[in-house]
Amino acid sequence: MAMSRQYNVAIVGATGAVGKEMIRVLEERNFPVKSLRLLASERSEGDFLEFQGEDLMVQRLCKESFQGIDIALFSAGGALSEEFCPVAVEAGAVCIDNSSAWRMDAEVPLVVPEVNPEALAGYRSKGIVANPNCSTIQMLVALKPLHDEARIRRIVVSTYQAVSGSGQQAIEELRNQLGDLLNGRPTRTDIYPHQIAFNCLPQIDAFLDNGYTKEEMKMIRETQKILGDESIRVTATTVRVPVFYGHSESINIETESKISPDRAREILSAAPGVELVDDVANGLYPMAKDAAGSDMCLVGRIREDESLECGLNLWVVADNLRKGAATNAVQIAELLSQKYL
Ligand code: 25A
Ligand code: L14
Repeated sequence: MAMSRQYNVAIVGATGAVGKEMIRVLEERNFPVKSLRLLASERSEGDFLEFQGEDLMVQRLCKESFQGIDIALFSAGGALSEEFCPVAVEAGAVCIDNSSAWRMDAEVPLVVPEVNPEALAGYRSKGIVANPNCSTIQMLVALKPLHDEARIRRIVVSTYQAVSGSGQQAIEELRNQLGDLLNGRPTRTDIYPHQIAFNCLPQIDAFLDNGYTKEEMKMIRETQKILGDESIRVTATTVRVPVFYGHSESINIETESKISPDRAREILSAAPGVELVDDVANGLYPMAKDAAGSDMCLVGRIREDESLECGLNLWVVADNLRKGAATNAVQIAELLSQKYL
């Protein structure tokens, strides 16, 4: 009997919010790991993180970190990915990158396994696969089956994004602000442009010349690349809310042919990666607290947009650290191992 292949895997940013989730997801999904190398900055060098019951020591990222590595998962920010993905590829690894560094590179596939698995073949050109933005991933898992049925022409999306999207330090900032303010103490703001506790910020990442934020423009450009259609019109407003885990999205679509809410529910109840939670008579709809810890995109509040000939409204919620980042990356690794490596 042939032994199935096992892989030497590295995680860059292993001590971060996404990196820690990657360790858990590799474990839970039984990815065929031969060895796991945990890489981070000198701040975490020598710390231990558990994988499959073993304590693994965190190493400091350097040029030599990728010797013998088959698959490198990156989640330590764009600047590091830009510098170190080529180093890892040179050492023989395939990179799956969570940052925005490579997403819009024409030679780098941008992949959501439920949506455009065929694009993965393009990884050979640079040895890099990009993981889309968390808000884009969950939106497209929900919309692709509807697009296949009725062809989406325009998307209007508003997001309600958790602080974990901006990393471990942002999680601590919300926790500290809540504690301070509930105890009547003054608080401080370091990570976000304004207080996030008991507040909503219509700003995620920096503003651009057109008045949109980078996060909003990522949702637009990434959607067009993943669906392979630059003619799809997308507009987005991305908002940070004082939630720890789970991004929520209000999505309006205009389609070419009409699609009833019942037909949309029928399609989505069979769609990969989607869990239909849509029973308003019983008060059921997707909520961040229920998505947290899950790998599914929860979809509900499906109803006709009565202001359009062919339009629908939906509410989509997913765990941004899991399907929005770590789970999607590990699913890409699974596809690579099954089809290409
Ligand atoms: O640059 P970007 O693209 O804007 O990304 C900003 C941040 O977003 C998170 C991630 O934060 C990133 O730093 N992120 C990236 N992709 C994401 C995605 N798809 C994402 N979040 C959601 N979805 P993070 O803090 O959770 O993770 C950072 C990880 O990167 C490692 N790292 C940083 N610099 C590094 C490095 N690794 C190697 N070399 C470097 N030069 C980082 O490791 C972590 O794993 P660490 O050892 O530095 O982190 C240990 C703890 O230290 C805290 N920390 C982080 N930065 C600072 C810090 N403490 C003090 N000062 C700092 N400047 C972290 O909170 C972590 O707990
Ligand atoms: O581009 O702060 O993947 O919530 C994802 C998390 C951008 C920032 C990305 C956040 C990042 C975003």
